[in-house]
Amino acid sequence: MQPAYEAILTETRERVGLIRFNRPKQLNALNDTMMRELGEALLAFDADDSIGVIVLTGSEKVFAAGADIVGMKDFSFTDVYRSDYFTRGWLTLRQVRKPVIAVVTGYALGGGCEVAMMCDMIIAGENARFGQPEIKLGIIPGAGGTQRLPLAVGKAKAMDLLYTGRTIDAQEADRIGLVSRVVPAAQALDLALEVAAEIASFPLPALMMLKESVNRAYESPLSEGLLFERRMVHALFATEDQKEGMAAFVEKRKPGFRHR
Ligand code: DAK
Repeated sequence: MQPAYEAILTETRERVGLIRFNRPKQLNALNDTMMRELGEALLAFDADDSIGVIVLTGSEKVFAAGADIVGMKDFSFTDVYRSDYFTRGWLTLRQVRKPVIAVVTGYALGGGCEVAMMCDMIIAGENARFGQPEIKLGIIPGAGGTQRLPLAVGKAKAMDLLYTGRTIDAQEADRIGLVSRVVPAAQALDLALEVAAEIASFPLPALMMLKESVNRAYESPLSEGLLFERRMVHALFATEDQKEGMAAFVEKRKPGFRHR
């Protein structure tokens, strides 16, 4: 039985935890409640031993149209600075140690695009639309858009998107490396759940070390990242699943991973 939330829905499919944004009338605009609940649901799945991978999505029409403009339009500098507006829920996404896959169908704009980029990979429907339109509202991205977008697509494309606030379609997002796969919108969630189930069948400690190692590439010099990766692969030789995975290969049989 999943906890009842106001702005999101959660369910489990075997070893996959599914979270859906659920403010359809506001095109899933992100507000404090939604981000707090997203944080709670992520931490609950992260702590749940029966879950290996988390999938985050919206509806087929919209992933999230950005932060709730109605809710923030009258805030002053002091309001947002003193409350550290909106930050706590977002930081939770970075704390999650299990793989997180975003499924974007429809709009992922502003904070919606930033949430998708904070996930480990993005599977897009053909109707997906990405953009960082904050400049049109007189602000700039506030949840990593100026940092993660250039890392994902390179400076030239990122500056174009950030300066103009233009929206790109799924094909362009695929071409510039923002998303990993594009499929018809009606198939995107099912495909993501299949991919998630496959990933979740692999040893969880190795998946977690993989995620930590890749994230190092973004937060440290290459030499540090390489050292970290090497220590992680050394550490995996202490796991039962490494013994099982390699033994199964040699014995030409399917491995029976136990996630330890
Ligand atoms: N906020 C509030 N309501 C929104 C909304 C939003 N972002 N986006 C859409 N809605 C509402 C509309 O007001 C409308 O409400 P009603 O008029 O029906 O009451 C309803 O959703 C349907 O929207 P439309 O009538 O506009 O629908 P269309 O299909 O014509 O257009 C659209 C869809 C997505 C192209 C359009 O709604 C749109 O341009 N929306 C705004 C997109 C946007 O500018 N997003 C960026 C917001 S700024 C931070 C972290 C993050 C952020 C800030 C700080 N910290 C950690 C500090 C993020 C900032 C942003 O995301």
